[in-house]
Formats: sequence, C-alpha cells, structure tokens
Amino acid sequence: MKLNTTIDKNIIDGWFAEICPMWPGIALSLEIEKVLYSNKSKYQQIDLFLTTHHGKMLVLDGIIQLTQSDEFAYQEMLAHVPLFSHPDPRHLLVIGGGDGGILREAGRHDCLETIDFCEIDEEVIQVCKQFLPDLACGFDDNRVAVHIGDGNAFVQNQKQMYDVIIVDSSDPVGPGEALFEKPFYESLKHALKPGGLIATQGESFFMHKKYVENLVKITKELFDIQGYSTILVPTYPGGNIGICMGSLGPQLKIPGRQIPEKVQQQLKYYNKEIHKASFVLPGFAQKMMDEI
Ligand code: SPD
Repeated sequence: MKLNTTIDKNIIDGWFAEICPMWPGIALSLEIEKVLYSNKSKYQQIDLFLTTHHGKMLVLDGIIQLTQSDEFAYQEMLAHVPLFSHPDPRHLLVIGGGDGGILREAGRHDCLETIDFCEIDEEVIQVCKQFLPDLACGFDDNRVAVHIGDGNAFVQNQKQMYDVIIVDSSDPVGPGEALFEKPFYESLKHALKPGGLIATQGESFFMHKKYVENLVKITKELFDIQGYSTILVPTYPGGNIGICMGSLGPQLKIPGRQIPEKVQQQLKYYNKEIHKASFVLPGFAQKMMDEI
C-alpha cells in the first residue's frame, strides 16, 4: 500500500516500522489505515496516523510518541507518580509533551495553582489539538501557561519556582538531546523550590542501558533522593519505559498524600499500589542502578 507520508522509509506494505539506531536490529510495526497528517516542521518530521487496531498514533522523526490504545499508562504514571510523591504541590512545570497528555493528568490535581508548560514545537500542539482532542484537552485548564521555546533555555531563567518539574521528552536524538545532559538537570534543580522534585522520561532498561545509566548517574549526583520507576507501554521499545526521578526532600517510592477517590475513579493505570510496585525492578535492572 502506498501511503501519502514523507517518511516513506518507515512504511513497509502499509505497516509503519519504528526503525531507530537507539534500538538496533528490532522494530515495532503497526498497521496503518490512513495518514492524517504528515509534515516537516521547523524542528522535526511530524506524522499522525490512524492505525488499524490501536487508534491514532503520533510519530515524531520516525519515533512513536503515543497511540490512543495505551497512552494512558505513560501519561498517568509520568504525571501522578511525581505529583503524588510531593506532599503539597502548588507550582508545576512541564517540559515537552506537546500532545497535552501530561497536562490532562496534572489538571486532576486541584492543589496545583499554576502549571507552566514549555514546548519547542508549536506545530505538535496544533496537530494534537486538531487530531487528538482526548489528550490536547489538557491545554483547556486555565492554570496552564504555554511557553513556546527550548525547555533547556526556559528553565535556566527559573530559580526556586516549582514544587514539581516533569520532563516529557522525546528520545535523545533530535530536539530532545540536551534534555539528557547534566547541565539541564543542574538547571532543573535550581528551578525547584526547597523540598521539590523532578521526574523525567527515563527510557527502557531493556533497550537503552547507556541512556538509563546516564540519567540515573546524573540524578544520583545532584539530588538527595533518587528513584527509577517503570511503566508498561506496549507500543514503546521493549514494551516498557522508565521515569527517572530526583528529590530534594520527599520520598519517591510511596505516595506522599492521599489519592482523592474522585481522581482515582478517573484513572486506568495509576493507583497507590502501582506507585510503590513501579519502583521494584527486575534483578538485573536493580543491579544496574545499584552499581552507578
Ligand atoms: N520512545 C518514545 C518516548 C516518547 C516519550 N514521550 C512521549 C510523549 C507523550 N506525551
């Protein structure tokens, strides 16, 4: 099948194959029904597909960012593990994640007074508002202030501003590269209020050992408490992805406050037990963390 997309190299007989040097020799493929959007923005190639069995799928530079069938797992965990670890989060910064999914989840926390959001590629936001309103509804929250620009530059100007910072980055190829380097984490630390914490997209301990080790090393060096939580996401490489966290006070492995019943009822993946369990790692992965 010939699909009208500008990333032809990833399309094989009507299937999209996620081929990337970060996970050599293996590629997840999804069958495509239709190309809904395909364009090279100022920063990256943006593709939005309708798949045959997993709903719509957002792909940036050939890498799957989300599918409608399992996005809830990633968005819920990357938002609620850090936000429920903090005993009283009032001010949140979200860097990356132009789909709005993390904002949708963060918006469930009534205690938040301000939510700053920084995304480099405005076109991703526009595409998601048009095609993924079930995620982009996160932008409708009137506590959200959108800043279009480089997250790395944005955070350098913020001093002791936030209780929680969440980094929903793409992989360290393309525009997200600086978000995996130590100077960025030093800036995040300075942007935190006393007792604050950060959480960042932490890749997969099966597929991206050197990237996970690097993030864990940086967060161990800079923060008082470090933790690595893992999430099952069938359409990410290896079927799992981590959250690498650093805290200036709060414990990470247990919720620091009650999960309101009305919030819990809205969630499909996150709960108190999965919060704790997500920090329990397979032996080889725990050994990897301990040796850093
Ligand atoms: N390997 C892909 C990792 C993508 C992480 N970011 C996804 C953005 C969803 N809000």
